[in-house]
Amino acid sequence: MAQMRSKSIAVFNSNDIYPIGADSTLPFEQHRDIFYLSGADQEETILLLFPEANDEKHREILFVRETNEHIAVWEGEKLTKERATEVSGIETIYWLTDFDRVFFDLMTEADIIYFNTNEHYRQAVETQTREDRFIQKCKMQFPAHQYAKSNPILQEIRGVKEREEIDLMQIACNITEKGFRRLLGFVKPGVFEYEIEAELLHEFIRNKSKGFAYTPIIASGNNANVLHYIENNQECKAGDLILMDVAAEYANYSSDLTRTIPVSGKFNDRQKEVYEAVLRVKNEATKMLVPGTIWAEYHKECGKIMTSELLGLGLLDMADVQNENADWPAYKKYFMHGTSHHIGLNTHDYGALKTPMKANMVFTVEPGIYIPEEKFGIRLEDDVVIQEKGAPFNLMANIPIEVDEIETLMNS
Ligand SMILES: [Mn+2]
Repeated sequence: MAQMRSKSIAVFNSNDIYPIGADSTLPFEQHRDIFYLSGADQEETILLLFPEANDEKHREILFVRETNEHIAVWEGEKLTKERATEVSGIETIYWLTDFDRVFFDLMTEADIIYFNTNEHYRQAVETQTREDRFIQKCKMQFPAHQYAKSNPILQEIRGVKEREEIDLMQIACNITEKGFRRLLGFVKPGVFEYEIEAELLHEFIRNKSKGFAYTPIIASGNNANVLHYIENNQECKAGDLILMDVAAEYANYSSDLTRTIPVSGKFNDRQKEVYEAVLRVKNEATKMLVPGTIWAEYHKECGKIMTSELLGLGLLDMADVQNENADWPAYKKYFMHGTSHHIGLNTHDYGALKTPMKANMVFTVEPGIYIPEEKFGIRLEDDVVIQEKGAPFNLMANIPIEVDEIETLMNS
């Protein structure tokens, strides 16, 4: 609200509940912006902010679905007005049926309406969201108002995590750790990728996670070279590696882990050589995640480190590097994705990327080397918190990553 312009209103809508067909729907996932701002994890909720409203009680309003005993019996408890205030800290709670009337009245006091468009650098939304419908309706009804964007403010504040958020992300990482340790004792030749997925989900849910923070990738052998392999339906064969990009959510916060382990409990020499190279890139990249670093430049540096490792592994030669295309450097043949993204309420979270990194931003670090001609790929990924001074704090420091430790745990 401190960053909003004078005489302006901002409105934040919930996500729709997406239909499957007949009477079935996908499980509800709250839009992360309204959740971040209000804590309200319920469909159809609307948050309205109007810092200069004439009536002080209209400076923050939460609109929630009207609940009654009938709804409580069929759908379970919905937010009452009292509970909505407890959850959000907002004193003024109205039923959703009052929205049009209250909003019209407040718009007559305002000159500017902030719309919450999605400006994430990877967004590719094809469906019309509740927010889109609100914007369309609002533009028809209030053509003489000015429009402004909430997203730049949210990207900036959501990118820098509060202590409470980091604590929740640590819990998500700790649940992920339990899942990973569980499967180290489970994996052996002949298990199917989906059985590993099931072990993880079991461990996550019994630790009060809702489940996976994102669609899990359990990719044995050459499947690891398909970056978004999510079929998870193949048998894990002796001698192969399994790349697992899988992690728990907790309280709507994501963790994001990747580990690559040997099906038979022991890396062969070549696998180990490549694994150690990926781990060195990860460790070097992590050291660069400090206040002041620019994300794009960081990626260039990571590319240089990776290039020297790929030369060492004999995957590139000097001619490849000397003749490389600056827009698609030689290393991208074996490492074609980014090294780090913001993580938080979204796995690929909002957060400033073009300005210098700040303390309490949380990033993944996830280099990989993918070698289809050798039928394996290796990625290693942890989540780290940028500190005011010194190296970032690794939220996944307790999750085994060294070759010796993984082999020992798999064989004990
Ligand atoms: Mn990631």
